Amino acid sequence: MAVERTLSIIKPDATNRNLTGAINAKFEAAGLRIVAQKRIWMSRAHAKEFYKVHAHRPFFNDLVDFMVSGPVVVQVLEGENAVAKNRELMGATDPKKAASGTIRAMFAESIEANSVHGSDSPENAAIEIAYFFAGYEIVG
Ligand code: IDP
Ligand code: MG
Repeated sequence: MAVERTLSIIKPDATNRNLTGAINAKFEAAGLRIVAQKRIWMSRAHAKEFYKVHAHRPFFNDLVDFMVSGPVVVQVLEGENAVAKNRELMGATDPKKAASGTIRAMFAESIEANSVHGSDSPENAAIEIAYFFAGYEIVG
């Protein structure tokens, strides 16, 4: 297994409920290190570009509305197998299907307002990290 980096976003439903610390405690307890982090309020254009792979899906407009409804915390997690480990800690997209103890099972409100984003492959992680962070902002 290799040391990897992955993009994590704490979504507006979670920042709104003051859950950023509780969520990040789970990442850190699992051995992932937060090597970059910022709290931002995404513009609609920024959110649409980030989620453009889903542009054809019926939920796309609602998803963009949700992602710009409040601040988010974007961050880079680093560790062994970080992409898959983060996805495992997050749980399934739909919190009703997420394994117990996962972030989405514990905190998500719905399939849309599901508290966290995580890159789904090392290739997409590199693209997503570069979308939010310059190299000098990532401090391992
Ligand atoms: P993921 O976040 O688990 O990778 P994706 O399929 O990539 O899930 O979907 C991106 C985001 O779009 C989800 O995290 C969720 O916020 C939203 N989403 C996915 N499927 C649905 C749906 O069926 N209805 C409403 N929102 C959805
Ligand atoms: Mg996804």
